[in-house]
Amino acid sequence: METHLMEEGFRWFGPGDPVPLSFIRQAGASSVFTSLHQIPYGEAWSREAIRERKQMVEDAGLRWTAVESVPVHEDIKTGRGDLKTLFENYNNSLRNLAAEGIFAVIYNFMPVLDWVRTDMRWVLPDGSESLHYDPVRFAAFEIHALKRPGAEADYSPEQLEQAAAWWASLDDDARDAFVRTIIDVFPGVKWALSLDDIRAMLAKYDGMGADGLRRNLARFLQAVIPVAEEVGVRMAIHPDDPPFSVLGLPRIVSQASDVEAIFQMVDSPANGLCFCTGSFSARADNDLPEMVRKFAPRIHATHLRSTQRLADGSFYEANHLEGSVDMPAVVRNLLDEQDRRRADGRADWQIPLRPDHGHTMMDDLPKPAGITPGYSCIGRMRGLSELRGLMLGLRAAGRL
Ligand code: DNO
Repeated sequence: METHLMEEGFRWFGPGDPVPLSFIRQAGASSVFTSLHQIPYGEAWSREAIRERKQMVEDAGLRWTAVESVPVHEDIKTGRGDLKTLFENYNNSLRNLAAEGIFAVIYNFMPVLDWVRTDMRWVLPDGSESLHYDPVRFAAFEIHALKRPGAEADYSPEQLEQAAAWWASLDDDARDAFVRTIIDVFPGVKWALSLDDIRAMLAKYDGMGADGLRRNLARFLQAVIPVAEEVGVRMAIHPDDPPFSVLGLPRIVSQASDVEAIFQMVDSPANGLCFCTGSFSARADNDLPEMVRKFAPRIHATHLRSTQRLADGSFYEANHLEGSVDMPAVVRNLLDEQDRRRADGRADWQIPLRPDHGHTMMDDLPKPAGITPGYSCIGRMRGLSELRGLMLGLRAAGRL
């Protein structure tokens, strides 16, 4: 019996990933979300480089379904520099991807840092390790390490006190390791940025505000969506992680009204969303099943993971079917969207999913440097298996 599940994917960081393609296949995935991490941000991806990577994936019995990501250069986000060349390069990457049969392209528009966590090895009661965001520790980072002017204003007196006490309890090595955790977050690359680099990057956003950042996103979309439409690429913006302001920076992809505004910037199906339940769920006012229902036609890829919000404003990555996300309702709505696409006779009805930020657990725990936090094989395999079971259960229930 045809079950018409979502396409099961796994992130793969390329040939250097400690989790090889064979493991991904054994985890039951049929596709990967990957990127050409070796190409510097802002440069065009050649057709040859894409073809070579695609071949590698296919030789392992998998498909390259979604590109995660074709990164957006900081100059595009700040609206400075040689934008014409950057847009041309981006469009050439889209053309070359489409020519190789790859049509879903994920990107983000988060200023300065990609995702942010304050602890990559937060130990859960069962002994597995999760990613954690704690505003007190983040305050310690921006106030005591980065020394961002005005950062104090974003925290309560109690948080400031706790942050100072925590920072004082760390020795120099622990402080260095903590700072690295926060600034070394760019997927698939190690840039060894310094605090001064971060300060210089932040300075470029001085006075920009959310409207200014929105204008820069609109300019990017106006430059790339026509080409995406022409070649059949579906662009999928990834939400802010976490979905609120950090480092005093504007955030414009955090809630439903943000997504609506982005869709209106260029009103085209090619201007779509990567629905990341993990990112959106870190805000209590995001109603995820409702957002999926509302944005369904423009959801081109998904990250299905969950967070658990705690009373002090912190959150950690929960097991995929636990935490704050009503995953059955989210997945139900995504399967409904697939059914609508099939009813419309669309060949591309299937929506790719990947589990995300799996816990480090079991045999992965004692591995030395080998595990990228959030990207362990076993933890993500658990997530994927649970999601597969959920989809099959929902389909079976629909037949009862
Ligand atoms: C974090 C990921 C992000 C995401 C990019 C998309 O683990 O979800 O790094 O891939 O922001 O551009």
